[in-house]
Amino acid sequence: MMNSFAEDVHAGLSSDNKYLPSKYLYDANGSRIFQEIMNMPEYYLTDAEFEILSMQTKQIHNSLHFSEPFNIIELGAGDGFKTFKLLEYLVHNKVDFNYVPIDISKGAMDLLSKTLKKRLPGLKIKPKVGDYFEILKVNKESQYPSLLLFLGSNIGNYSKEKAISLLELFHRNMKSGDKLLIGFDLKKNPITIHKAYFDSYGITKRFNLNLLIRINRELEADFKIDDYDFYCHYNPITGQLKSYIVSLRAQTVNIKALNSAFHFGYNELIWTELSKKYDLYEIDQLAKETGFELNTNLLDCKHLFSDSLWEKK
Ligand code: AVJ
Repeated sequence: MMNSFAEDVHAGLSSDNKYLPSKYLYDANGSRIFQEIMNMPEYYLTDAEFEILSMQTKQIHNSLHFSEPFNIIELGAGDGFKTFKLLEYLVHNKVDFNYVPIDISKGAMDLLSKTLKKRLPGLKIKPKVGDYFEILKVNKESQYPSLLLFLGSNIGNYSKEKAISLLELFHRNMKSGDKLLIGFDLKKNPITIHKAYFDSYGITKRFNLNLLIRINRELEADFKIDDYDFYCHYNPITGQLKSYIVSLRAQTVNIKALNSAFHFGYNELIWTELSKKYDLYEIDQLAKETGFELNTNLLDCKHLFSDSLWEKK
């Protein structure tokens, strides 16, 4: 029996235009490298969203119009760093709510609960480990109103069709009056975007090549990492930033767990990630197409990023 990682690698590398799904970038090493990315000054997304979530806490709280207690459910919470200021504001103002961070990484959730229990002793935190579909089902049955958080421009990894079905899934599992705060990276000067992803330290390159290291380890493959490079391209018209691994030689790779060999041509690409950038019109359209009402777009002072507050009517 093949697991889903094996199946997805097989499908991606057998395709005419080779690809690997971006969700596999986040093994333990990949998650650590992603932390390094977030710490680069060029990766403006982290600072911009942190500014929104720390400077506009009051506006966010006031726009909810929730009865208490309510739930804050964070999908893909990770280290929860971005959300801290919002939680802190609510706790200090004696707002009655449950914080439910969800992540596939148990390590991340253990660390987050430990840190938050220490730094915000008044916080009611109920972390969940797993994929968020199960937890969303539970939300539908909750007697309390909920705010869903889907931050960090994670929506950017989804194609238009996949973004729509994900948002429709959120919508189906929300109660009337529930809200969704969703992070979008905005279209901007293309040079700024290019610098955030094609960094001169080579951190994003390491982040991508780590996927080959993971395939070597988990699927017993023999990728020679030095024979591959990283490339990314931003199209300012469509807002699509696409990342690739480049094969620097014509070469064949054996993947034991797949019982297969794959040929890579000279300069052949493996597409690894889509990071879609939006404008405010597209955000509005996306909300409408998926049945939501857009309440407000909260932007940072440089207008690099938007946390958009949507409501299920
Ligand atoms: C975590 C998906 C939002 O697309 O900007 C960062 C991942 N990839 N640098 C993004 C990422 C390369 C990131 N997201």
